Amino acid sequence: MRIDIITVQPGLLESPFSHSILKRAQTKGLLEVYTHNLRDYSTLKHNQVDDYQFGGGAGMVMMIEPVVNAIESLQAKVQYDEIIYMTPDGQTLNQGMANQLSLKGNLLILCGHYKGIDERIREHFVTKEISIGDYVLSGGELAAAVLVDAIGRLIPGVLNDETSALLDSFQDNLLAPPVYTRPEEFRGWKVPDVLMSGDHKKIDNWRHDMAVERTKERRPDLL
Ligand code: 6GU
Repeated sequence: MRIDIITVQPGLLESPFSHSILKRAQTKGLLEVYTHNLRDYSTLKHNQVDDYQFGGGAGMVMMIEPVVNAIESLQAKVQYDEIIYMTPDGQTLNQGMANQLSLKGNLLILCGHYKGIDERIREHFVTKEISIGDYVLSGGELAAAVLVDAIGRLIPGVLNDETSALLDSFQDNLLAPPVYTRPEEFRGWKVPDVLMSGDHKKIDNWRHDMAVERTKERRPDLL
């Protein structure tokens, strides 16, 4: 999968993809991530990319021209399956959306800033609008990093048995069960006996029961 990200703050996206699983996905050749500075596509003085909004009101709006220049120059090289605009008024990201997007070939992500982007970009270019939750961030970059992480780890071949996503929280609309590691006892606090039993059928059942119980208690809306 190839992901291109258009942003006015490329520095914010420098490190999130250079660690751990996303780094491995790139090393393995399963994921390529490129960031593009919107200012490089401005034809105005001082590489201006934002302007006052028509009708008045506080806050700047990202201009249509540099954004369209950026999108079209990328489209000349890459055929995108989705052009995603990161915005707090988009569809809230969930595991199902991440699963679906992880099966795509090429994604273009546009990070919003200021008061947002000229609405005509949304009408004529954007195919999907995504938010990462009901709170406001200063820009779409951190949200884009969250989206790329959620998608990247699901790309077939990225995870191995050890890191498998199959038992993650949300994969079957259940939260994950509790987990334990050595030592078996710490300050008198013991690991549940069943996990030490070696009976895999019993362990699987226990994990499922705990997942259901945890979901009922913490996220009944998922059931
Ligand atoms: Cl995608 N962008 C911004 N600016 N704030 C957000 C968001 C996105 N998702 C949640 N809050």
